[in-house]
Amino acid sequence: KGRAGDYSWTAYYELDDTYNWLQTLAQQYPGVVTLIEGGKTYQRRSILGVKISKSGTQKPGIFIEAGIHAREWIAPAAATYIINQLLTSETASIKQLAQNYDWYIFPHANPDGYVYTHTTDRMWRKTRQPHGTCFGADPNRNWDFHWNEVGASSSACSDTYAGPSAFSEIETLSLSNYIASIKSKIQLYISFHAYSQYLLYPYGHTSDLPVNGDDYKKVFDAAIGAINQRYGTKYTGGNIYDAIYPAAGASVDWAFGTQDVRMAFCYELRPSSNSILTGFKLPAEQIIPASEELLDSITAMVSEVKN
Ligand code: ING
Ligand code: ZN
Repeated sequence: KGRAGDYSWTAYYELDDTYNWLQTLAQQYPGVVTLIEGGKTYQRRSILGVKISKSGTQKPGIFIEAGIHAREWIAPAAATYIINQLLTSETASIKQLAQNYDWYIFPHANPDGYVYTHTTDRMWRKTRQPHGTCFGADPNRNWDFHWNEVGASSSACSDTYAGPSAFSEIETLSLSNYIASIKSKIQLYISFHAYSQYLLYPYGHTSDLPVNGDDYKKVFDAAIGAINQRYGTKYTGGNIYDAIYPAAGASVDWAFGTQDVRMAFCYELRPSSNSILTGFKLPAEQIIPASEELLDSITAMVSEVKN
């Protein structure tokens, strides 16, 4: 663990290790991997991602955002696993995914928070900008779509603090600006969280289903069916408001509600909701199986979205 050269998926990495690894990929795969920056954080770190594009011509884009919540360590680990598979897999279905789509992947949407979970508080969730005497807003309640209407807090010390205003956090503001700059290219938006083994889709602010709710249901069924195949892992879910809880101002709702992406989904990864023993501390031995079944699911999702 530590250097880009021996990067793997048997341990959780620090921010700098993953950023170094992303940088070596750009050197190793020139013309295929491009470093992209979704802006800077409050503490002036870079929100670093990669665009993976296997040919010069523009293809439909798939956007993956992980690590928006700092303590959900499996999310960035799964995102880097997928980056690696798209670049190195010999499996036909994965090669096709890499060939037929442009991928925009940000493993760490909340770098300051992630660093804080390594240095100070493993259970930190939010950003790190001070708000009065407390720190951080919930970056998954801070997006400018039905902001702070329901399922968010107005007290700065809460873990679900919506922030003083929509996009008060530079992380969500700058990442949203980046997304807006490529929105016409993005077909599918996927957000990785943990934990509970849910697959979720809009909306969080209302129990009304999106206009394409029937399409969402079909893609949802294909995706949770596929995730079950390899290891029998059971995912449930549905629309955010009814399947877990009301929650306004989330990234998937903003992407779907304002950016004309065809669909937006959120995976709540392993462990299951009754596994409070491990919870956010999913054992590192599970990074690979959790990511394998996730990529199976995304493969099914992508082919169903196309239909
Ligand atoms: N859960 C998500 C949260 O932000 C969620 C659930 C997903 C809400 C998508 C809204 C939209 O609360 C965790 N564990 O963070
Ligand atoms: Zn989360």
